[in-house]
Amino acid sequence: MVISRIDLRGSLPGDLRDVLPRAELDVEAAVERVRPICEDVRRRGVAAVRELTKRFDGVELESTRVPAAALERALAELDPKVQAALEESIRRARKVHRDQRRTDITTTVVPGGTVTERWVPVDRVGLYVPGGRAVYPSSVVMNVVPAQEAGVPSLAVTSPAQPDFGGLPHPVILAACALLGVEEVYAVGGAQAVAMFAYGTEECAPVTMVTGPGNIWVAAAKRLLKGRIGIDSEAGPTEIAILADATADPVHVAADLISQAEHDVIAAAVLVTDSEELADAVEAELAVQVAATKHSERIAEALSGRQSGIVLVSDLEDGLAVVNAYAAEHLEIMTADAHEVAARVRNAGAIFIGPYSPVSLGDYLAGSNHVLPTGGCACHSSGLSVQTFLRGIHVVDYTREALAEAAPYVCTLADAEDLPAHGAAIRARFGWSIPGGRNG
Ligand code: HSO
Ligand code: ZN
Repeated sequence: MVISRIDLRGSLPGDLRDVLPRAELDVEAAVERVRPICEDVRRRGVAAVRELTKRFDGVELESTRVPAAALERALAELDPKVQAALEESIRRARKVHRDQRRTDITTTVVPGGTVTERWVPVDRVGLYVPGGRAVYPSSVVMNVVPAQEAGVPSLAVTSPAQPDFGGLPHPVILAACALLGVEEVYAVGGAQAVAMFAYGTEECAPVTMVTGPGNIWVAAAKRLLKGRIGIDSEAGPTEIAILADATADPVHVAADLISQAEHDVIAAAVLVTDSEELADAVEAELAVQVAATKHSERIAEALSGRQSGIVLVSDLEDGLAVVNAYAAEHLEIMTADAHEVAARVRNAGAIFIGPYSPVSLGDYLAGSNHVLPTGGCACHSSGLSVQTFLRGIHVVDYTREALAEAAPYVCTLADAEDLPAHGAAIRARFGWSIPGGRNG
């Protein structure tokens, strides 16, 4: 088991991001590859989607839409234990996301002049759920629940057709859709799925927004079609960073690093610590635990990749500077005063405090969302939430008197910008004369 060490004890470099481990994912190059695919779907609709599904997934689709009977069957055949766990996951996620709902706020700016911020959900959302090696029914929950709680009236889910499951998406994904009451499901994956949602086909009405994680082709299609559709953040490979001091349990730290490295050979696991003893103990523990776990090869590759590593810092102050610069998708704080340290974190997709809040809890059952910004995007973006699916519309409502009071200022600013027709639109309402205004 190899994991690289970056020793930042002493002074920290000016731009920390240059020295911190991080995968480089060339989404821009992938955009050029997916452009013809999206164009094909735009021009030829469902015929193109079917052909692309045959080419990329090896499935000949009769219909891109999953029949209702298949959803019912998947639910009927779902392992009762998995069903109970999914139901608990949904219940907790609903509780958190319901509290995220916004109420309209009316501000009286001046007597007779109000601005209301009205929160309106987008009309129709397409949710992408990965397939292939990464079959995550939990991601169905994390995408659907916030959209439902936001009040999105029309919701469709798509997930790649799987040759091993009769050309349908994975049955547990279908069962999760059924549990959540989602009836519109498609067996389409990759860039063609995003294009199907964006442009619509004979079998799928176009959507206003596409969310959900996916591979690089999905990310590239979302980037390409952004503008035509709204998107959430581009989800890259999973990342975990742990800020830990000498009080942390190396067994927990190693287990948590491994848990996210399990996702992908390009997943990132980073430990930031001021304790060399902890770093040594974690490294020893990684060797033991990686050897014993099911996906040890994939995990060993992820941990030894340039995107992972152990970063040694002089103290927790520097540790905080490092994790803030890194802006991890998931950040665990395993220090003596974890709450106090966590309160000083500014950049992270989600923060997990103390020994009993591991990332795996957040992946499934904390109630928090697991669709989170990756690749450092946590310094400007948030994870999926009810807010993702809402637009705040300002509703302006002024009386004649309130407009008259504002008019001289509007006309002055309009003149200052050499846009006299703006002022004229106000003056037209007052017989073209604004008492006290420059244009009066
Ligand atoms: N850790 C992943 C989410 C996930 N984990 C799904 C297990 N299943 C990205 O946040
Ligand atoms: Zn995970």
